Amino acid sequence: MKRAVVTGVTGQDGSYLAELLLSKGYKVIGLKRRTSLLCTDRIDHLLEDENFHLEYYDLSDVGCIYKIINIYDPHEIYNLGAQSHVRVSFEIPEYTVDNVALGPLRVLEAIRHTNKRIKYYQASSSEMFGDNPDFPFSEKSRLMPASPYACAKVFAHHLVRNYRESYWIHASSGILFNHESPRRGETFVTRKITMAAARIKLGLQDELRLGNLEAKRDWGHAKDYVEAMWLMLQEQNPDDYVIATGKTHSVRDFLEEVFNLADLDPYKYVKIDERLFRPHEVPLLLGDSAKATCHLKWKPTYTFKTLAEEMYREDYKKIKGELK
Ligand code: NAP
Ligand code: F7E
Repeated sequence: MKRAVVTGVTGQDGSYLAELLLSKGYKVIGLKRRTSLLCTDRIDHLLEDENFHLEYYDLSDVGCIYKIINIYDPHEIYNLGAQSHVRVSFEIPEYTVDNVALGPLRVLEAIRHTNKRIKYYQASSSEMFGDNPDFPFSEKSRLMPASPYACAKVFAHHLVRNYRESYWIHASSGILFNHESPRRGETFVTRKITMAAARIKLGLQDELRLGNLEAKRDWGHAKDYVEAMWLMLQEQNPDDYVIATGKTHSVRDFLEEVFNLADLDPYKYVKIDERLFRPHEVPLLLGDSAKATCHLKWKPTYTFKTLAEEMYREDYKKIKGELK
């Protein structure tokens, strides 16, 4: 039976990836950091599965990474754990850089010194392209990071290639563009909008504060994107792959799409709040995932519209259910 370790298993991607790996017959060792509240909502449905094991860890604790490798002898490690909020990274840069940049270094060092046959997946990000004006972005595009989060992801991205070439470790980076779902964290803009629309529709909220509505993103669905992570580690050779839909939309487009589904006029409720702007914005992200389509045979199944619709409908159903 194949064994896979997933750091950040309580997060959006961690939960979908754990589900995917269990469905493929893996034993999954999900790593969770200690929090004062449990915060296992996204994986509660997996806890009874005999092939799912939950362990505590922290990306700043080198010893626990060695311990997990020694106990479970994994075939694959998916490193998804991170302080993943771009704006927050301007507020807590040192903490962000420690887990986003040095976390991967610690895991790769543990692989190097224990078992170099373990395959490694690194959660790289389209934020690494920053304010590069030459879109669409491919694996060859110039990295121009525009936040502490993105600078740290660039470090980890280069490190993965370095460990691949220096030590022959099967380490791959997925340069994933924004991906969302009903499990998206509530402070990311898409989920903030779908939750607000549902709450306004149900009479629970009368205002939505947002920052820059003109920023454009290439938004896909997390379920599609975790499939790409797995495909990368099944390849004979490790490599870097852009994972994106190839379509870009503004925050304003997403807002209008969702409020239209709710039959509401967004501009009756939206207030622009300067505090939600970033010191340095990434104006436009658009990915070219031709390499992933060719090598991995990967393609997204969700569109901008079906993603927005699923997120809004799920939030509406959940919030209405809680009201009852
Ligand atoms: P997420 O929902 O924010 O989940 C992040 C996970 O990391 C959570 O399990 C979180 O634990 C854990 N974590 C946070 N700080 C940690 C620390 N200091 N040490 C160990 N674990 C920590 O993020 P996601 O959307 O699933 O993204 C997964 C990965 O892909 C991240 O590395 C992110 O940077 C990267 N990425 C995401 C996107 C995207 O659009 N979603 C795109 C490109 C790359 P708690 O549950 O306790 O908070
Ligand atoms: O912002 C604008 C904001 O926080 C998207 C992470 O998963 O994807 C994510 O990073 C855009 C930005 O995602 C609000 O200025 C306007 O231009 O949803 P977001 P992000 O920063 O693109 C990348 C690929 C990752 O790797 C990250 O881990 O929306 N925006 N008003 C707002 N953003 C937020 N959060 N809140 C607002 O009120």
